[in-house]
Amino acid sequence: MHVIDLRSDTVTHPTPEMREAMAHAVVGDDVYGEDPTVNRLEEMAATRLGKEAALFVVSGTMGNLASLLAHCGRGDEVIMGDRSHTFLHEQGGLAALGSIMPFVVPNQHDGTLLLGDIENAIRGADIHEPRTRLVSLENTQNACNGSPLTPAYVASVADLAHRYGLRVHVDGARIFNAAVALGTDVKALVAGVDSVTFCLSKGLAAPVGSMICGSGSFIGLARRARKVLGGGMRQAGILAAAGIVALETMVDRLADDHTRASNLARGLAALPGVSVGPVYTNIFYFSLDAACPLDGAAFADALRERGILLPNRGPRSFRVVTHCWIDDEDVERTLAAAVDVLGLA
Ligand code: TLP
Repeated sequence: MHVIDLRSDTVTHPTPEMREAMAHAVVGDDVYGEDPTVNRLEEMAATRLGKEAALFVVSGTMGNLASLLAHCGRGDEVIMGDRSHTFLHEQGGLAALGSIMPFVVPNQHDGTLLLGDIENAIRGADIHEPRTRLVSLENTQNACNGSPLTPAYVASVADLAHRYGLRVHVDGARIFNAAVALGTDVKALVAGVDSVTFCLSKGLAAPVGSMICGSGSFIGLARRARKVLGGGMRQAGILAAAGIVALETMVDRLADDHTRASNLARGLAALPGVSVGPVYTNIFYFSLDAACPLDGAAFADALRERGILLPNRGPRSFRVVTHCWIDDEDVERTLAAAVDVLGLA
C-alpha cells in the first residue's frame, strides 16, 4: 500500500534529478574551501537571498546554532518567540553549547512578536543585566499555523533592532514557502536582516542540508562555529549537488503543497467533530472536539492502519504537513479515511 506521510516535509526523498546530480558531483575538501559544488551552492544561495555570502550546514538546527554563536558571546541574550523552533525544539543548544540566554516574548497567532514586547525586552546598560545582542524571528512560523511573516513586518523588526544596535536573525527553515505564499521575492523577506538560515531538506526535498546567509564577515564567524560544532564536512559536494537541484527545481512547485493543504483542511473542517486552524502555507493544525468518539491516539492508529501517517501531537490535536509526495489523490484518500474512521460514512 502507498503510504501517505503527513508527519513533516522532512520525510521527502531526493528526486531522480538530485540522485543523478549527486552521482556525478565534482567534489573536493570543503574544509579547505575546495569543493566546487559546495562553493557553487553557497554562491547560489547568497545570490538568491540577496546576501554577500552563504555557508552549507548539516541541518536547520546547526544553522540556527552556528548563527547564534556567530552573533553572540557568553551571557548575551537573544529575544525570540515562545513558540519558536529555536526555543522549543533545539534542545536549548544556544544555552547548552553557547552560554547564550533566550529572552522569550509571546508569539501572536500570526507568528509575529509585538514590537512593544521586543522593545520592552531589550536590556539597558545596568551592570546587573545581560547584554541583548539579537532578535530571532521564524518564517514561516511552524507552531503558529505555518504563518508567513510579511516583508513589511520583518523590516519593522529590523528597524527597531538596528535602532538599538541589535542584530536580527531569521530561522527561515521554510522561507521559500513564505515567499511563495505571499507572492514575493524571497530577498524582500530578508532585506533588512543580518542573517538567515533556510532548509534544503524540507519542502525542497534535498536529502540533507541547510544554508546560512549573511555578510562576508558574519559567514566567516559562522564557518568557525560550524567547525567547532563538528560540522566541517569534506567531500560535501555530493550533498550540495542535491541542494543545487532543490533550489533550481523545487521552489515554484511549493504553491501546489499550499493548495493541497487548503483542500485537505477544507475537507476536514466539513466533518462534524473536527476543528481546523487557519491554512497559510503547507502546515496546518486540527483537533478532535471533546464530543468526538475517538481520542487522538485512537484516530492516529486507525489512520495508520489505512496507510496514513499522522501521529497525534496532543491528546486530541494534530499537525498536517503537505509536500511533494502528497498529490490530489492522497488528499482525497486521507479525507475518505477520516470519514471512515470517524464513523461518518
Ligand atoms: N522542524 C521539524 C521538527 O523538528 C519539528 C519539523 O518536522 O517541522 N526551524 C524550523 C522552523 C523547523 O521547523 C525545523 C525542523 C528546524 C528549524 C530544524 O531543522 P533540522 O530538522 O534540519 O535541524
